[in-house]
This record gives sequence, structure tokens and C-alpha cells, in this order.
Amino acid sequence: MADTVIDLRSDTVTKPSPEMRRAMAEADVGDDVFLEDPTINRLQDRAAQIFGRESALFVPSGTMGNLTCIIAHTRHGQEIICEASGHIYNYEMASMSAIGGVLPRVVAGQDGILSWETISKAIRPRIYYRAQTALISLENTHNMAGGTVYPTRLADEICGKAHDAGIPVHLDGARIFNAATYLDEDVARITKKFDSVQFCLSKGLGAPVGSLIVGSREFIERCRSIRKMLGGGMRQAGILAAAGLIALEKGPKRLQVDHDNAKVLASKLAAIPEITLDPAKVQTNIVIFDLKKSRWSAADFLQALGKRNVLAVPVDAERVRMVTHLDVDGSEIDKAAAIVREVLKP
Ligand code: TLP
Repeated sequence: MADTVIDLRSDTVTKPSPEMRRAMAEADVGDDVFLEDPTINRLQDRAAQIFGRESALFVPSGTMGNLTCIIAHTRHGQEIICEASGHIYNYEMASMSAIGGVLPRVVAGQDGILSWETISKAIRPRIYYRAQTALISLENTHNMAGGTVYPTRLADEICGKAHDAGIPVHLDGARIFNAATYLDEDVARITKKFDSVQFCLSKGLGAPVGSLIVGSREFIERCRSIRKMLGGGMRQAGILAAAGLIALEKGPKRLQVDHDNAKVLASKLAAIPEITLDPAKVQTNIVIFDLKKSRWSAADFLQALGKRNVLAVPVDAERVRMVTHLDVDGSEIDKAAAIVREVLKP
């Protein structure tokens, strides 16, 4: 066991289970561009049902799901309000501008969480010579703020007031099932007021590939054309949807284990003198800590850690992210924390 790699870089690293691989091998398939893949259709119907929406669309990635929704909601030359450390602004290759033709207008949240007060100040006045605010996009859980969760009341309030101002709201819900687990509420309830939601099957839920977007029938039909334009019209993709269906049914039920592991990891790391981390802020499966009290840069530390078979990613020059998921168990979490302590020992 000494050589086992403990991979905490992301919950995207999970491998499909034997049950998923079997389902993939046996999946009923057809050409999804002709709407004829029965397994894709089943996955989309089930996602729409779980989220209490009219329709859903399978997309190859969270990035394409977000971009598809952004294009569907906006016109070139308009603006999107989003959080300063959010994924759509920092990790999606500037696609909203490069492809979607819109400008991000970023607002800093408190631990990644925006309020209506901060958002409303960034809305452009309705004057013909100003670029117009076409969309607000929130992220729940917020990845780079450390997996933080929107209180449902706050998300509802933001959506309600945005709608009063005539602005739709998109949710980057890549890890929305983690948020639902933390809140002990269901995803349909916590996403009810959003105009569109993107969520990932390929993160904590454990599927190898794929995301879904959910919304009204009319919105999803628009998204289907945009997905095709982006090159995301897939053919016998039911082999992916087969794994996705298992992820969607079984994945959410075990996320509490990842959250418990993240709590344990955070409290063990917080006890290391060289680390700055408040374990009370860890709500879901993401742990971000600061090395500013140590002599290490994040890059050097991660290299030393990698040599000891523990993998994580940098957030910036001083901060490191670790993510718990279904392919790491409690004993590996303990071991990873012990190795971090050894590496940081002065
Ligand atoms: N996040 C990845 C990296 O890109 C950082 C990760 O390891 O966490 N929204 C959010 C909130 C995400 O965290 C991610 C992926 C995406 C969208 C994009 O999903 P994919 O990777 O499927 O395009």
C-alpha cells in the first residue's frame, strides 16, 4: 500500500465503478443528434424530473454547459455579473467573451457568496449608450472559495430581485448535490428560482464524463442548437449516459461521507502550525489552506508532497486545494494529513 497515490487534486479524478462500466457496455444507444439515443433520453428525463423542470440536456462538460446557457441567455455586447473567484470567470478559457461575445462584470463575494446588495450595484443603468446587464451567474457550491454553500433564502432572494429587474439568473451548480447534502434540502428546491442550472455528473457523483443543463422546454431547445454549434452534438453517447444514470441515482446518497472526510482532513491540517485554515468554514468536500506561515510556496510544497504520493492543486502562490471524493477513504485522509505534517516540519 506504500505506493498508493492519494489523489486529492479534484473530485473529477474518480474512476467509473464496475457497475458503471457494465452499464456502459450494455447501454442501449442510438444517434443523439437525431434524438434517438434511448439512454441519453432517459438520463435527460430523469434529470428534469429530479430538478422539477420541463427539460434537460446532456453536455460533454460543465464548461460547455455553462457556455451554452450563457449564449442562450445573452446577445453579443452585453454583460454578465459573476463572482470574482468564480469558475466561469477564471477557469473557462474566457469562453463567455471569446465565443459568447459578452463581458464579465465581476463582483467579490463573502467566501464566494454574493448578496443582492453587491450585485445590484453592478447592474448597468438602462441607458442606450451603456452595455446592458443580461445575466447574473452564481456558483453553488463555490469551488475556489472552498466549497461554500448559498443559503437557500439568499439564492431565492437574489433570483427574485433579479427577475424584478428583468434579469435572468444562471446557476453553475457543478457541485449542487454537495450543496443539497450540506443544506439537507433537495436540489429541486434549492435551484427552483434559477432560470437555468448546469450540474456535473463527473465530479462527486462519480461519472467519467458529462454534465446536464436543466430549464424550461423552450430554453433547452435553444440550448440544443447552441450545443450543436459548439461541437457538442454527440452520437451514440448513451454509453456515457448509462454511467451518468448510475451517478445521478447513487452519487448524491454518499456525498456526506466526502463531507465528513473533508472535515476530518481540515481539522488535522489546521492543527499543523505552518498551516492557516479555519476548519469551521469547511462545509462540503473542498479544503483550501494557506501556507503563508511556512517557508513554502504552494508550488514547492506540492512538488514535495507529490514525491510522497499525495496530490493536490495550487489555488495561488500560497494556497493549496484538496478535494475529497469517492476514491479516497478515511484511512487515506489520515495518511495524507500525516504526510503533509511531515513535509512541512521545519
Ligand atoms: N472544476 C475543476 C477545475 O476546472 C478547477 C475542478 O477540479 O474543480 N463549474 C465549476 C464550479 C467547476 O468546479 C468546474 C470544474 C466546472 C464548472 C467545469 O466543469 P468541466 O471540468 O466538466 O468543464
